[in-house]
Amino acid sequence: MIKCISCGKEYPIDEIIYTCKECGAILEVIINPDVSKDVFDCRKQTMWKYKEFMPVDESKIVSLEEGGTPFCKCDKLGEELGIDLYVKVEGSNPTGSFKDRGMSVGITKAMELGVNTVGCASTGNTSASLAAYAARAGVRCVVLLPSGKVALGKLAQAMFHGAEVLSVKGNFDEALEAVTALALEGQLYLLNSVNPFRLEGQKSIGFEIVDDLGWKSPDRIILPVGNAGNISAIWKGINEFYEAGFIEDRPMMTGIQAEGACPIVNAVRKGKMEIDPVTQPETVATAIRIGAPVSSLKALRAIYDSDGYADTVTDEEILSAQKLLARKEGIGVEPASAASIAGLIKLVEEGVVEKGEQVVCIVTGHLLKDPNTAIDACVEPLEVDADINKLAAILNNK
Ligand code: AN7
Repeated sequence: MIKCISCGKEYPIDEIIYTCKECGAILEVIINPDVSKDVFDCRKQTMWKYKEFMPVDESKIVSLEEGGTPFCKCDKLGEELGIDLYVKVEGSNPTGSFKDRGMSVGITKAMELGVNTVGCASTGNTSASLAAYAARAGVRCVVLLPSGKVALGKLAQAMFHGAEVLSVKGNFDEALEAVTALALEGQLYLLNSVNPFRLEGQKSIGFEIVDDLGWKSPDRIILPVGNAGNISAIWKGINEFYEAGFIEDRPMMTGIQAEGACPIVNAVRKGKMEIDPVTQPETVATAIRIGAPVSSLKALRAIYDSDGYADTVTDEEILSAQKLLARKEGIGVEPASAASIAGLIKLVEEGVVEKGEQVVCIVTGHLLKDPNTAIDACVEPLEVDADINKLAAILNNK
């Protein structure tokens, strides 16, 4: 069943619908599988390990074996901050971001519905992922990208997997409005995170975290927030496992936004349930350069209901955290992902995150998604002759 998150109106699971016909709010999928967690034992480490919780026909699954991503204990950084730190490395997914989890379920649903064209607007990763899964499923794929603002690795992926890529004069929010209008005309099946089936895949991040911790909830999960789908999805996953009796506690959901694109943080600071859109969002973390998050109500509920938190970080803090994680722990992530680490550092300094807390930071996309930002942060390599004496002299000078 699909259900409105505001007025509760219910819709059949196979209806193509993105917002409630009664009240206009967004929707969620309701699923209550009656299984023991023992069924997960000995299954392959992909998100389909939890297939009973995925509301699609098992025989139609379109997968690149997404999920089952590394859950790295980061003792060096953790000790420095006085916490127990784990980093969930979503850049290890097939196309290099967490979006693959959502697209696997979203494209499977598209196959069930028999649609022939799928589409999305994107700051980059959603389009890269959709293009790959659409290729695997053999359906036409149209993506709308804000012109000149998409990191090159993501643009290359969308084009290379054969999507029809349209560069929209405007920002992400405007592109999303345009593609939503196309979807409502029936021109394509929309696979932005307003489509509740996307979040059904992404909730598996929450499943994996508590499974990896031996069926325990961490104290806190920190992640970057853009269109706000992921924080909503993870909270949904956590609650499903909590309701099923698999875990006894739930984490404080902590969302981090860039200072130049922070409508959710602004709402939390005022204790409100509605956001005021940011009309000209700006940040080096182009993935989260979003001013009017579609899932803001779900995200705000996640933050309030979990006794969580939301805060901003500056571009400088993002880039410095990106480098720190790469050099101290060997984990290379794109700028948006580093917002979670930058946020953690800020919240430890402010005493919001307490000493000894067990914290999971989700790093959402791979370093090489945004190669230009990575290269710009480094000095040019020294040019040398392939001469052992000269090379040795250089090494010993350092
Ligand atoms: C690396 O690709 O919105 O809060 O169009 O790529 O669920 O939107 C990307 C979002 C965080 C924010 N980290 O997640 C898109 C897009 C990375 C991202 C986010 C995105 P949401």
